[in-house]
Amino acid sequence: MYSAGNGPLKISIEGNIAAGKSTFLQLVSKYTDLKTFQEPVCDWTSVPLEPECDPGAHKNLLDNFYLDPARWGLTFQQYVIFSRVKGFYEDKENMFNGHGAFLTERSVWGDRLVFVRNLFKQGVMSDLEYSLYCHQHSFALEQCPDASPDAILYLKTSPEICLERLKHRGRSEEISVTLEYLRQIHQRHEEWLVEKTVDIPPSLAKVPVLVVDCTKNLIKDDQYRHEVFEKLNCF
Ligand code: DCP
Repeated sequence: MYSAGNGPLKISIEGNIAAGKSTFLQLVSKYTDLKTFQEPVCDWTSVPLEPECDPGAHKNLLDNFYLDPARWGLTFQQYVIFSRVKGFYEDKENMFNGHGAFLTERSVWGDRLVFVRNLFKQGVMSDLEYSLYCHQHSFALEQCPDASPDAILYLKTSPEICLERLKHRGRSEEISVTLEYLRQIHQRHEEWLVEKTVDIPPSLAKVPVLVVDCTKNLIKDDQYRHEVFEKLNCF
C-alpha cells in the first residue's frame, strides 16, 4: 500500500446519499484490519442547545436543512465542516497511532465540492454565502491539513438505487429527498471524481481516485467484495 509519507494513509469513501458508504465501512471493519471512522451524522441531528436557550434540549440541524435549505444550507454545511475537523482533533491519537491506513466516511472535500457546490449551482446558496463558506473551508484546512484525504474510493451507484436504499432505511430527515436531488448529487460526484471538470487545488488533483461499482451487493457477493478489498491495496 502506498505510504502518505508522514503518518497513516487517509482514505476517504465518497459516494451519493445512501450509496452504501456505512455498510462498506462496516464490511471493511469485519473483513480487514483497516481502521474505519463513520461520519458524525448524529452530531448533526442532535445539536445540544446552550443552557440559556433551553437547558438539556437538542435541535435537529439535518432536519432543518432539508425542511428549508435556503435558510439552513450555509449553517448546516458550516457545522458539518466544524464537526469533521473537530473529529480529527479529538480522535487524533486513535486515528494516527499504530495504523498503516484508515478509512473515513466522506471528507471535507466531498462536503465542499459535492454538497456546497450543488447548493450554489442550484441557486440555493447565494454568491456571498458560497464565498463565505469557501473562505472558512480553506482556512479550516490550513489549520487542520490532516482532514484532507490522501486517497479516495468512490462508491459509484445509480441515483435510482440510492433512492431505493434511502427509502428502505427510512431516515426521517430524508423524507423530502427526491430522485432529482440524488441525480444532482450524483452529477457533482462525477464532475469531481470521474470527469475531473471541477477546479480543485493541485494538492487534491494529485490524490488517487479509485471508482468502485457499488450497485452490486457487497454483503452477499463474497467474490466481488474480495475483489474490491484487494483494490484498496492499490493505493
Ligand atoms: N449531507 C449533506 N451535506 C454534507 C454531508 C452530508 O447534506 N456535506 C447529508 C446527506 C445525507 C446525510 O447528510 O442526508 C448523511 O450523509 P451521507 O450521504 O454522507 O451518509 P449516508 O448515511 O446517507 O451514507 P450511506 O448510506 O452511503 O452510508
